[in-house]
Amino acid sequence: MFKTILTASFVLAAIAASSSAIAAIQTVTLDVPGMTCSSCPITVKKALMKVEGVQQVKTNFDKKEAVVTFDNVKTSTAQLRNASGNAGYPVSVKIAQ
Ligand SMILES: [Cu+2]
Repeated sequence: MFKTILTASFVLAAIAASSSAIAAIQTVTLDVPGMTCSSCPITVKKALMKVEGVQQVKTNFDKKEAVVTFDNVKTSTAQLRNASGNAGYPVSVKIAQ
């Protein structure tokens, strides 16, 4: 009985440890002050979607921001900043989750 509890808690701990290593999906909100017309968000989105590991980009022209969901094993906020910056839209990280 005691051994079973020990085993169960060990398994739970192992699952918790491994999921934190695998759970690499991250969402970041980027400030894109350079978006000045309604076609800018399209350019920004295209540039960000090209980055390997990016899963979703939601641009908001009114807020001048882009919310990017990405695999943080394959890419990083630094690479996202580079991609947008190279497309002519320098960004800063607003909220990292
Ligand atoms: Cu524009």
